[in-house]
Amino acid sequence: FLAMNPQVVFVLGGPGAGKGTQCAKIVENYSYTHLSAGDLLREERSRTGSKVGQLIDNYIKEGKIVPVEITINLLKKAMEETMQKDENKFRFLIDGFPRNEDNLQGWVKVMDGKADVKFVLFFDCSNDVCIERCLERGKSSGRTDDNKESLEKRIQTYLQSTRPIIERYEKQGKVRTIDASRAVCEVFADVKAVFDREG
Ligand code: UP5
Ligand code: MG
Repeated sequence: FLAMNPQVVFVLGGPGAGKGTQCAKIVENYSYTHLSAGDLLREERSRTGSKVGQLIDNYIKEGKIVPVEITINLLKKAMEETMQKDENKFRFLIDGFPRNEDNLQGWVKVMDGKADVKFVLFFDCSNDVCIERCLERGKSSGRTDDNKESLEKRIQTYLQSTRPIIERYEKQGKVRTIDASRAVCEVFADVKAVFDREG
Protein backbone atom coordinates (compact mmCIF):
# COMPACT_ATOMS: atom_id res chain seq x y z
CA PHE A 1 0.00 0.00 0.00
CA LEU A 2 1.48 3.27 -1.13
CA ALA A 3 0.06 6.32 0.57
CA MET A 4 0.28 9.17 -1.90
CA ASN A 5 1.06 12.69 -0.80
CA PRO A 6 -1.70 15.06 -1.87
CA GLN A 7 -0.74 16.94 -5.05
CA VAL A 8 -1.59 20.59 -4.73
CA VAL A 9 -2.08 23.47 -7.14
CA PHE A 10 -2.42 26.84 -5.42
CA VAL A 11 -4.84 29.12 -7.24
CA LEU A 12 -4.22 32.82 -6.68
CA GLY A 13 -5.35 36.16 -8.09
CA GLY A 14 -7.19 39.29 -7.00
CA PRO A 15 -10.72 39.33 -5.62
CA GLY A 16 -13.08 38.42 -8.46
CA ALA A 17 -10.27 37.42 -10.83
CA GLY A 18 -12.25 34.24 -11.55
CA LYS A 19 -10.52 31.69 -9.33
CA GLY A 20 -13.74 29.93 -8.31
CA THR A 21 -15.22 30.03 -11.82
CA GLN A 22 -12.12 28.51 -13.42
CA CYS A 23 -11.65 25.93 -10.65
CA ALA A 24 -15.17 24.65 -11.32
CA LYS A 25 -14.23 24.16 -14.97
CA ILE A 26 -10.97 22.42 -14.09
CA VAL A 27 -12.88 19.98 -11.88
CA GLU A 28 -15.22 19.15 -14.79
CA ASN A 29 -12.28 18.29 -17.03
CA TYR A 30 -9.52 16.93 -14.80
CA SER A 31 -9.44 14.80 -11.67
CA TYR A 32 -9.04 17.53 -9.10
CA THR A 33 -10.94 18.43 -5.96
CA HIS A 34 -11.62 22.14 -5.49
CA LEU A 35 -11.05 23.58 -2.03
CA SER A 36 -11.72 27.30 -1.70
CA ALA A 37 -10.17 28.64 1.50
CA GLY A 38 -12.70 31.49 1.46
CA ASP A 39 -15.64 29.08 1.09
CA LEU A 40 -14.31 26.93 3.94
CA LEU A 41 -13.98 30.01 6.15
CA ARG A 42 -17.49 31.22 5.28
CA GLU A 43 -18.85 27.76 6.10
CA GLU A 44 -16.98 27.71 9.39
CA ARG A 45 -18.31 31.18 10.21
CA SER A 46 -21.90 30.05 9.90
CA ARG A 47 -21.25 26.72 11.63
CA THR A 48 -19.59 28.16 14.70
CA GLY A 49 -21.89 30.81 16.05
CA SER A 50 -19.18 31.59 18.57
CA LYS A 51 -16.03 33.64 18.99
CA VAL A 52 -14.23 32.02 16.06
CA GLY A 53 -17.23 32.67 13.82
CA GLN A 54 -17.27 36.32 14.82
CA LEU A 55 -13.56 36.65 14.26
CA ILE A 56 -13.84 35.20 10.75
CA ASP A 57 -16.82 37.44 10.02
CA ASN A 58 -14.86 40.50 11.01
CA TYR A 59 -11.73 39.62 9.04
CA ILE A 60 -13.74 38.94 5.89
CA LYS A 61 -15.70 42.20 6.07
CA GLU A 62 -12.47 44.10 6.65
CA GLY A 63 -10.75 42.29 3.79
CA LYS A 64 -8.09 41.10 6.21
CA ILE A 65 -6.49 37.68 6.23
CA VAL A 66 -7.66 35.27 8.93
CA PRO A 67 -4.88 33.84 11.17
CA VAL A 68 -3.49 30.75 9.47
CA GLU A 69 -4.14 28.38 12.38
CA ILE A 70 -7.83 28.51 11.51
CA THR A 71 -7.46 28.25 7.73
CA ILE A 72 -4.81 25.54 7.63
CA ASN A 73 -6.85 23.24 9.87
CA LEU A 74 -9.90 23.62 7.62
CA LEU A 75 -7.80 22.86 4.52
CA LYS A 76 -6.03 19.91 6.12
CA LYS A 77 -9.29 18.41 7.35
CA ALA A 78 -10.93 18.83 3.94
CA MET A 79 -7.99 17.13 2.20
CA GLU A 80 -7.94 14.27 4.71
CA GLU A 81 -11.68 13.68 4.46
CA THR A 82 -11.55 13.65 0.67
CA MET A 83 -8.67 11.17 0.57
CA GLN A 84 -10.25 8.94 3.21
CA LYS A 85 -13.43 8.64 1.19
CA ASP A 86 -11.62 7.93 -2.07
CA GLU A 87 -7.90 7.21 -2.20
CA ASN A 88 -7.82 8.17 -5.89
CA LYS A 89 -8.72 11.74 -4.99
CA PHE A 90 -5.34 13.11 -4.09
CA ARG A 91 -5.18 16.10 -6.44
CA PHE A 92 -6.34 19.42 -5.03
CA LEU A 93 -6.91 22.95 -6.23
CA ILE A 94 -6.39 25.16 -3.20
CA ASP A 95 -8.14 28.37 -4.17
CA GLY A 96 -7.34 31.69 -2.45
CA PHE A 97 -4.45 30.45 -0.31
CA PRO A 98 -1.66 31.21 0.66
CA ARG A 99 -2.43 34.94 0.74
CA ASN A 100 0.36 36.27 2.95
CA GLU A 101 3.55 35.43 4.83
CA ASP A 102 1.62 34.08 7.81
CA ASN A 103 -0.35 31.73 5.51
CA LEU A 104 2.81 30.48 3.84
CA GLN A 105 4.56 29.84 7.15
CA GLY A 106 1.51 28.00 8.47
CA TRP A 107 1.41 25.84 5.36
CA VAL A 108 5.09 24.95 5.67
CA LYS A 109 4.75 24.22 9.38
CA VAL A 110 1.77 21.90 9.02
CA MET A 111 2.07 20.47 5.50
CA ASP A 112 5.78 20.38 4.69
CA GLY A 113 6.61 16.87 3.51
CA LYS A 114 2.93 15.94 3.68
CA ALA A 115 1.82 17.57 0.42
CA ASP A 116 3.52 18.48 -2.85
CA VAL A 117 2.89 21.90 -4.40
CA LYS A 118 3.07 21.31 -8.15
CA PHE A 119 2.63 24.89 -9.28
CA VAL A 120 0.75 28.13 -8.67
CA LEU A 121 -1.99 29.07 -11.10
CA PHE A 122 -2.13 32.86 -11.14
CA PHE A 123 -5.15 34.65 -12.57
CA ASP A 124 -3.84 38.05 -13.55
CA CYS A 125 -6.51 40.73 -13.78
CA SER A 126 -6.57 44.50 -13.37
CA ASN A 127 -7.98 45.93 -10.15
CA ASP A 128 -10.71 47.73 -12.05
CA VAL A 129 -11.99 44.56 -13.68
CA CYS A 130 -11.80 42.73 -10.34
CA ILE A 131 -13.83 45.41 -8.58
CA GLU A 132 -16.40 45.58 -11.37
CA ARG A 133 -16.96 41.80 -11.29
CA CYS A 134 -17.36 41.69 -7.52
CA LEU A 135 -19.77 44.64 -7.46
CA GLU A 136 -21.84 43.00 -10.18
CA ARG A 137 -21.87 39.74 -8.23
CA GLY A 138 -22.68 41.68 -5.06
CA LYS A 139 -26.15 42.45 -6.40
CA SER A 140 -27.12 38.84 -5.66
CA SER A 141 -24.25 37.04 -3.87
CA GLY A 142 -25.16 37.98 -0.33
CA ARG A 143 -21.44 38.12 0.40
CA THR A 144 -20.69 40.63 3.14
CA ASP A 145 -17.52 41.75 1.32
CA ASP A 146 -18.91 42.43 -2.18
CA ASN A 147 -19.38 46.15 -1.51
CA LYS A 148 -17.27 49.16 -2.35
CA GLU A 149 -15.76 49.66 1.12
CA SER A 150 -14.75 46.03 1.63
CA LEU A 151 -13.49 45.76 -1.94
CA GLU A 152 -11.07 48.62 -1.53
CA LYS A 153 -9.64 46.84 1.50
CA ARG A 154 -9.53 43.47 -0.28
CA ILE A 155 -7.58 45.03 -3.15
CA GLN A 156 -5.15 46.70 -0.73
CA THR A 157 -4.59 43.42 1.10
CA TYR A 158 -4.09 41.65 -2.20
CA LEU A 159 -1.50 44.17 -3.42
CA GLN A 160 0.35 44.43 -0.11
CA SER A 161 0.26 40.85 1.11
CA THR A 162 -0.59 38.41 -1.67
CA ARG A 163 1.39 39.78 -4.61
CA PRO A 164 4.71 39.30 -2.74
CA ILE A 165 3.81 35.63 -2.19
CA ILE A 166 3.13 35.20 -5.91
CA GLU A 167 6.45 36.91 -6.68
CA ARG A 168 8.24 34.56 -4.32
CA TYR A 169 6.87 31.53 -6.19
CA GLU A 170 7.65 33.26 -9.47
CA LYS A 171 11.33 33.36 -8.57
CA GLN A 172 11.15 29.60 -8.02
CA GLY A 173 9.71 29.16 -11.51
CA LYS A 174 6.47 27.83 -10.06
CA VAL A 175 3.93 30.35 -11.37
CA ARG A 176 1.72 29.77 -14.42
CA THR A 177 0.23 33.16 -15.25
CA ILE A 178 -3.09 33.41 -17.06
CA ASP A 179 -4.57 36.63 -18.44
CA ALA A 180 -7.88 36.52 -16.57
CA SER A 181 -9.39 39.71 -17.94
CA ARG A 182 -10.88 37.95 -20.97
CA ALA A 183 -14.10 35.94 -21.33
CA VAL A 184 -14.48 32.81 -19.18
CA CYS A 185 -13.98 30.37 -22.09
CA GLU A 186 -10.92 32.20 -23.41
CA VAL A 187 -9.35 32.12 -19.97
CA PHE A 188 -10.15 28.45 -19.67
CA ALA A 189 -8.49 27.66 -23.00
CA ASP A 190 -5.20 28.83 -21.48
CA VAL A 191 -5.88 27.00 -18.23
CA LYS A 192 -6.49 23.83 -20.21
CA ALA A 193 -3.14 24.18 -21.95
CA VAL A 194 -1.42 24.29 -18.56
CA PHE A 195 -3.27 21.23 -17.21
CA ASP A 196 -2.82 19.21 -20.40
CA ARG A 197 0.89 19.83 -20.11
CA GLU A 198 1.48 19.37 -16.41
CA GLY A 199 -1.79 18.81 -14.52
N1 UP5 B 1 -16.53 36.17 -13.55
C1 UP5 B 1 -15.59 35.22 -13.34
N2 UP5 B 1 -14.79 35.10 -14.40
C2 UP5 B 1 -15.22 36.01 -15.32
C3 UP5 B 1 -14.78 36.38 -16.64
N3 UP5 B 1 -13.74 35.78 -17.23
N4 UP5 B 1 -15.44 37.36 -17.27
C4 UP5 B 1 -16.49 37.98 -16.69
N5 UP5 B 1 -16.96 37.68 -15.45
C5 UP5 B 1 -16.33 36.70 -14.77
O1 UP5 B 1 -15.78 35.38 -10.02
C6 UP5 B 1 -16.20 36.61 -9.50
C7 UP5 B 1 -17.37 37.14 -10.34
O2 UP5 B 1 -16.91 37.43 -11.65
C8 UP5 B 1 -18.49 36.14 -10.51
O3 UP5 B 1 -19.70 36.83 -10.54
C9 UP5 B 1 -18.19 35.48 -11.85
O4 UP5 B 1 -19.35 35.01 -12.48
C10 UP5 B 1 -17.56 36.62 -12.61
P1 UP5 B 1 -15.19 34.23 -9.09
O5 UP5 B 1 -14.92 33.06 -9.95
O6 UP5 B 1 -16.04 34.05 -7.90
O7 UP5 B 1 -13.80 34.92 -8.68
P2 UP5 B 1 -12.87 34.64 -7.43
O8 UP5 B 1 -11.50 34.98 -7.90
O9 UP5 B 1 -13.11 33.31 -6.88
O10 UP5 B 1 -13.41 35.79 -6.49
P3 UP5 B 1 -13.57 35.82 -4.92
O11 UP5 B 1 -14.43 36.98 -4.60
O12 UP5 B 1 -13.95 34.51 -4.40
O13 UP5 B 1 -12.06 36.15 -4.54
P4 UP5 B 1 -11.45 36.53 -3.16
O14 UP5 B 1 -10.07 36.08 -3.29
O15 UP5 B 1 -11.64 37.95 -2.83
O16 UP5 B 1 -12.37 35.75 -2.15
P5 UP5 B 1 -12.10 34.49 -1.23
O17 UP5 B 1 -13.37 33.80 -1.05
O18 UP5 B 1 -10.93 33.73 -1.70
O19 UP5 B 1 -11.70 35.20 0.15
C11 UP5 B 1 -12.61 36.05 0.78
C12 UP5 B 1 -12.04 36.55 2.09
O20 UP5 B 1 -11.83 35.44 2.96
C13 UP5 B 1 -10.68 37.24 2.01
O21 UP5 B 1 -10.80 38.58 1.65
C14 UP5 B 1 -10.18 37.05 3.42
O22 UP5 B 1 -10.78 37.96 4.28
C15 UP5 B 1 -10.69 35.65 3.75
N6 UP5 B 1 -9.68 34.59 3.49
C16 UP5 B 1 -8.66 34.44 4.42
O23 UP5 B 1 -8.59 35.15 5.42
N7 UP5 B 1 -7.74 33.44 4.23
C17 UP5 B 1 -7.77 32.61 3.14
O24 UP5 B 1 -6.90 31.73 3.03
C18 UP5 B 1 -8.80 32.78 2.19
C19 UP5 B 1 -9.74 33.79 2.39
MG1 MG C 1 -13.66 32.59 -4.94
